[in-house]
Amino acid sequence: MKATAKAHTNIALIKYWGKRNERLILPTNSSLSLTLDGFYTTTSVAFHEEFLVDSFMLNDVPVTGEAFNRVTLFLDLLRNLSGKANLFAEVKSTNEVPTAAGFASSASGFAALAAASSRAIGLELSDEELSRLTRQGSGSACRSIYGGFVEWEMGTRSDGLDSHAISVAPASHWDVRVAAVVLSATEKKVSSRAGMKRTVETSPFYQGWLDSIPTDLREIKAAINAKDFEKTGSIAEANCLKMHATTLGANPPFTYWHDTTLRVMQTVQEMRSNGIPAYFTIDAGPNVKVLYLPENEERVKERLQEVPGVNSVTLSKPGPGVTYL
Ligand code: 2P0
Repeated sequence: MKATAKAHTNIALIKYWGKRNERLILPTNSSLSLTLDGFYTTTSVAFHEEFLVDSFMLNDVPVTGEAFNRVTLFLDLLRNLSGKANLFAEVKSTNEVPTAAGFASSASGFAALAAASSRAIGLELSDEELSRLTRQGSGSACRSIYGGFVEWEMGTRSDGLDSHAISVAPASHWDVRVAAVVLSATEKKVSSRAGMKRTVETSPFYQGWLDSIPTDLREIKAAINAKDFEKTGSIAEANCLKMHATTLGANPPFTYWHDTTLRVMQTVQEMRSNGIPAYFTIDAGPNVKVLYLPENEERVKERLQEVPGVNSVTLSKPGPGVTYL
């Protein structure tokens, strides 16, 4: 009863920001992402009758505390689904550069864990079923089941059966690149989980955010389909700014941005004035991701590396969905 799976992280172009059900992880809005080939997690799961507890090693180091609890709670879902309540698991994960590149590892981490553990315990799940299950580990992870451009349909049901990702276009559809710009000062004061909760509960701008999502989604899907880079990039950049604006309206107010975050944003806008099409997006932290086309790779990388306060720039192409090793 053993399986190994590999899953890649994803970057949201239309952000997931808020839950309507925290236990089932049901979102208040649909979102859309690009899976990236550069950053991934490989996870092996073995269930054995002789194991008395779950264990979790990440990059050869035993994990305890909150991170371990989230893995165990997720394994409980599988034990319930498969009717094998007494089986415990040995989980071994390797993260490929996500910390250095400033990506949260929860998306690739839970996607790889869901794929490996469901197979190890003997469940045969379709991609849609796997995405629905993965969602209950971490919301953004449900998008990493698929490669390329992916939409997480929020669904309307209270049991979450219609809340899962679907493929919009495979990685081969369009070679859009992403530069992950990591800043020297990256401490994160508000987790994404806590940040979205506070925003949903207290920000008067939150309803405006929700109202704008259906148009953003419709327009970005048309732009991706037409491979219209300026349209795709400008919708993604504006959507990111709207998400971050909701945090300024929260009580107490907060922002994920640092001074260098703003400097990188301005640099990207300057690149555009100088004829290099590039657009930024930012998640629940100070680092910046920059979208660009392959022909501008050298210029984009050079310009971003020059910004004072930038620690590293890592480049990535569109990547595949979950695979089994
Ligand atoms: C996203 N983020 O769409 C958005 C944009 C951060 C900003 O998904 O509570 O780690 O595990 O469902 O998925 C980060 O939130 O949160 C996130 P949980 P998750 O990528």
